[in-house]
Amino acid sequence: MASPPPEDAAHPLTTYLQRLIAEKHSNLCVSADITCATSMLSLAEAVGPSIVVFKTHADILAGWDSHPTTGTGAQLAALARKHRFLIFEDRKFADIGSTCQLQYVGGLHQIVTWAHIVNAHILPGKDMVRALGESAAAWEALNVSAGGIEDEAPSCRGLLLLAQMSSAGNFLDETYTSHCVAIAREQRDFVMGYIAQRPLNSLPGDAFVTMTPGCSIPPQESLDDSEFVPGEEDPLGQQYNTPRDIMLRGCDVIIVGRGICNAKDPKMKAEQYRKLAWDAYVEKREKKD
Ligand code: UP6
Repeated sequence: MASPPPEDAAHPLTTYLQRLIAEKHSNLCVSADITCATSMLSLAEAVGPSIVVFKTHADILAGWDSHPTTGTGAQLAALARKHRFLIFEDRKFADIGSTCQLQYVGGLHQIVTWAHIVNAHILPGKDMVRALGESAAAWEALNVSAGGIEDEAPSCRGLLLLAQMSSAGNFLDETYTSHCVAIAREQRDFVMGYIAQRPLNSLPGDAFVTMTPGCSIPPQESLDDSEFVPGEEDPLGQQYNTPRDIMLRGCDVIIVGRGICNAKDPKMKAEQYRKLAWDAYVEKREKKD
């Protein structure tokens, strides 16, 4: 196995993501919260130029084709190369290490073969993070020749820890979040960052990325009536903030699901979110300088 990266080195996928953010002027992750595999691929094609990350829930998709070279995962990977975005399967692993390995590598979806990024709850303990990392390393060892072309993502896999959630009344309190941070620092060769509502980097060596769900455009700026209102909840407890608020907090990526998927024109809507987030990101950066 490769030697661990130096203490303050960002994960290679984080470095690549920061490059995509700068080059595409985008901090947008579209979450494909739709239930048909073909529609998911059409969505990725439509929003590809506007995004840096495309998030999937493979287990909600009907019609998943698991063929290794022509199936749904392979087609999505081809779109990721074409439009230059990372694929994030929002699997939220939460079982014992051995079972998580099987869920990551096997079954219908064989997630490790097409998703650059996955995420996990830390409830089962840090050995489960290590277990996923070992599966990723085994896959990487077989696929070392896949990367290396300048415009392609590094041929490694990364993990986001769910450190904070956007849903009302969730149980991820400050202590829980601090355990996530400790595990991330311990396993930084695989953990690239967090799903969180604010950045959690506090030590000089921290270079973890923050991706933030629960994002919606204020009604006065929205061209659609399908969106949820920032500051209010959806009927099932999801809570929303604006792209601007999230970016000004210092998060790296906004995650938007229904706000884009349910829009009349998802491509146009993605552009609207991209621009709002990017403008706020630039504003935040200028304030820092
Ligand atoms: N997500 C959250 N909150 C979290 C973690 N993950 O909303 O704390 C995911 C959901 C969904 C997306 O599983 O796929 O982000 C948000 O969708 P929405 O924009 O339609 O609310």
